[in-house]
Amino acid sequence: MTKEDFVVKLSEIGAIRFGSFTLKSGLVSPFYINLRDVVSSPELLDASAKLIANECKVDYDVVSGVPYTALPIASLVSAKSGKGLIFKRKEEKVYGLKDSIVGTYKPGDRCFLIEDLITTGESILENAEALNAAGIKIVHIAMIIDRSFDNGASLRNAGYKYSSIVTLKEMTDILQKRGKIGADEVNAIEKFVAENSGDVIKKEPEIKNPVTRKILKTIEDKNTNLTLSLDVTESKEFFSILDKTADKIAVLKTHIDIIDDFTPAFIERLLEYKEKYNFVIFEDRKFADIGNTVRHQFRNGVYKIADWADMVTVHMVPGPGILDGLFGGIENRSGLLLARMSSKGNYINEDYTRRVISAGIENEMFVSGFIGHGSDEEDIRRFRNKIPSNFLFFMPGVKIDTASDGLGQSYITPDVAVKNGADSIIVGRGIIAAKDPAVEADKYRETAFTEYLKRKKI
Ligand code: S5P
Repeated sequence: MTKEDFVVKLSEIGAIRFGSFTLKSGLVSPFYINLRDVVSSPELLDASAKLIANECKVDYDVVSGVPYTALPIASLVSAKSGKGLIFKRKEEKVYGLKDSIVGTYKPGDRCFLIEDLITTGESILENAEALNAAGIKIVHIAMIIDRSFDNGASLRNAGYKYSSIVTLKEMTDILQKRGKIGADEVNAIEKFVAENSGDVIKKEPEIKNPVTRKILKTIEDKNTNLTLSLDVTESKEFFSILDKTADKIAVLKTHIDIIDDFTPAFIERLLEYKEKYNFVIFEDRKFADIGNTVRHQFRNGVYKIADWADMVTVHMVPGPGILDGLFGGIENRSGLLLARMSSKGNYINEDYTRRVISAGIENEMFVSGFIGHGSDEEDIRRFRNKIPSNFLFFMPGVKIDTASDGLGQSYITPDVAVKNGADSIIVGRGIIAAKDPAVEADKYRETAFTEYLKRKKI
């Protein structure tokens, strides 16, 4: 079947329709595409598989399809090409990342990934990431119809090669030529695409969270995006290191509950340093309970964290209610959500990461950004791409010497962290365990801030 006949047949089975359709977003669209019914037409299914197989011009070891519609198409491509089929399950198991991929494959396998249609590219990217995370390399992505308003920019920016049997424009041209639609319909579609493409292409969002703004201003004012993780257990050592490093940091991260000789005077002194050296205080408390409990843990008890910490870390395991519990009713306090962790073998999977980021985006006034890490440069970039620019990405597990600590910590170097998207690096033992913390803090500051400036210029 030719491409042209294929498109005409799609319109004949109602997979492509013209008229007036209210989309999930509330927008009224002059066309509607749903390729679901292709799977019930042996003729169209076979044609889809043949046409889509032609899109991939490079060798591959395995073929994959995005459930549900593209999966039967990928099965046919698999049967025809003699390459095995794998796919990411739609309902992700909560344990073990590897289990999210069904089928057999080897790390390093080259994969041809198939989708039926893309609009924002979000679901295909999710699939590609899951495959990448399992060590599979995507060599080509192909889809039946590319109706993306950004011409596939989301896929290209993520570094994927992709093509489609037809684009929206080619599709309307074919249907007009075959007399299936008139000039009025074509004009309405072009107008709709032109008017709405801006919604898909990311605009620079304004930063509303006051703590986020304060952090960015501090970074600019002090020429440093370094967060010092001052994980020592005695106040004398704490302030001795702070004396040497306070002018080189934008954010000071504390674990207040490890200070052996804590008294309220510790906080008074800490606030004097903050006043003098202008840094943001980040208590790495990692709250993880129900809203009511975390509210007390944040505001009451011995430490009364809400009185002095601008920012705290939050695990989103209990669900979004934790954010109301922590930050509801108070001002100038904000959370950093743990979207990924640096410890080896942690149980966070990509589905969890995505949900944490969505919860953050929906609660900008309570959330300044996310804690994240990555296995390599590409992995860090993929993580950063999920975070809108009005949220910050803090990366712990950063050290110039990346040998592990024997307790499961994994390290990334400061330049790699910032170059690939971290706004701030969190450095603990790389500085505090050094012979001269001042010299070492300077090294980290210099490297991280140079990369930060380079990235901001792009
Ligand atoms: O995933 C994480 C999240 C955090 S906040 N991994 C981490 O290591 N951290 C914290 O960053 C950790 O609790 C510690 O305070 C700091 C890293 O310390 P370092 O000595 O390994 O640099």
